[in-house]
Amino acid sequence: MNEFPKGFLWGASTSAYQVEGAAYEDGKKASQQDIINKDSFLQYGFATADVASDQYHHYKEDIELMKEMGFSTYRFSIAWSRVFPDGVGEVNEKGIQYYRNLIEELRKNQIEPIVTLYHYDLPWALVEKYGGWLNRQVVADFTYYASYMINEFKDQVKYWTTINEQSIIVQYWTQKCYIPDEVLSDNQKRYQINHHMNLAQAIANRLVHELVPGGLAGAALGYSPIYPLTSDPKDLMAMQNAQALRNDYYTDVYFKGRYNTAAHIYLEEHGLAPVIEDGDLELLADPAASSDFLALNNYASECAKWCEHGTKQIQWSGVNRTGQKGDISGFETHPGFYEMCANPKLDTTDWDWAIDPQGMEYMLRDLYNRYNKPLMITENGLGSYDVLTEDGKVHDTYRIDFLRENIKAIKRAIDQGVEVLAYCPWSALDLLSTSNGMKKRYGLIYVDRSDEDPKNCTRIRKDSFYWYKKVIESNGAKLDEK
Ligand code: BGP
Repeated sequence: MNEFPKGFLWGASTSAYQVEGAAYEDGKKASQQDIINKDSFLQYGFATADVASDQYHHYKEDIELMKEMGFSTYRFSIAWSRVFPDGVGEVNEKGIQYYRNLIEELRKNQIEPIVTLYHYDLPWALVEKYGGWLNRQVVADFTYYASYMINEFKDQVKYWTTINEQSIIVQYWTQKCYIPDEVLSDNQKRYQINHHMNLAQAIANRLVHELVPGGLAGAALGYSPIYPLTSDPKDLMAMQNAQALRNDYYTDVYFKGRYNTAAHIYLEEHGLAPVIEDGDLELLADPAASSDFLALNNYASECAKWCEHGTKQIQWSGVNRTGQKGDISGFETHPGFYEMCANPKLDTTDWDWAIDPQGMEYMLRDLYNRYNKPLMITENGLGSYDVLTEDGKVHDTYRIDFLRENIKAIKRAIDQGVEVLAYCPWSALDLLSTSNGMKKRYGLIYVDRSDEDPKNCTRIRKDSFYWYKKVIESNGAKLDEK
């Protein structure tokens, strides 16, 4: 009775630079993440992406473990700089062969690949050549890369996610893109990058529709539902404004083929709107370039309150680098529009992310009501300090609790008629966090390494591994068995 719909895809997620390692092996050249992470190693002592979880050398073992858990899908990304080390030009035969092997191994094990074309790791060569995503040339180069990949795997890959987390790239651009010092104060460029990504994802959608028989495409968006702090109507307006700028600004492009009006007006008034060239809006509005589904990366919910005119403007929310609750470095404040704040009703992780499984149901129902398109969860998880016991176990009951409540919330949304295709928590195995190194872990499989020492990256099944196996075996019916 409590089972998920037949054919529901169960799996988990990773991304290339966070899991693969082999950053300079077999012809791969640097991506911007190899450079950014070298810097966070020097600044904060977080691991580099050089070895990460070494999936490049462990992929068969990893897929065996996925099989053991009963995965019917695996969501991962392709490192553009492994396939085209210089971004464009000649393909790196060994690089493309790695993905052929990976996809073949998945298929052999009846695991459906969900492939992300771009997950933060632009080839460094394109940053050096013209500034990467800051320059419109990147759209043409992305098209070159995407059409090669889609064509190569058109018979093996049905689900394509185009670009990972545009909204998060706008918010935290220096962690997700290499931004030179002289550009740092020019916030319009964040939205210019986003506009280039909108064009790129539209073209990728179109390519999937042209090239892949039965292929489906959509972006993977970092999405947090937003609540008003109180029932004061002003807080409700603040919530609506925050929703427009932080969420609808992206989803309207994917499904309505145009920018959200309220958000766009706000950006124009503040000199932040992107430069749009002739033909751009037509491309976004082309039905063939529209998304078939939305892939959601949901970790938390957010909270907004009214912000009086005259308050000091803070454009962007901060980040918690220490892993000690309360160390978040600030909240975004837009006078006369909204201000983000902590939700007093919710507990947080050690990195100040609100823990809110109920928000998962709210998000799914809200998005389905508004766009009526299938949804899939491509990320959802709890970042925590895991402890490897002396007898080689990881008792991550907190993670099991988090995932269980989220799965229940998804089921409630499905029972209300929402079409959900897949659940892929973050992450299949421990990997390099985008902002907090190796200490903040998410995996179902423990990877034995630290920030300082990659050791052998030995794989160890966590308690959540055995629990998730039972969940999958019962197609979501048995959530309480350990
Ligand atoms: C999403 C990213 C992932 C991932 C995750 C957790 O934003 O798509 O790449 O890392 O968040 O974030 P973090 O690693 O910063 O804890």
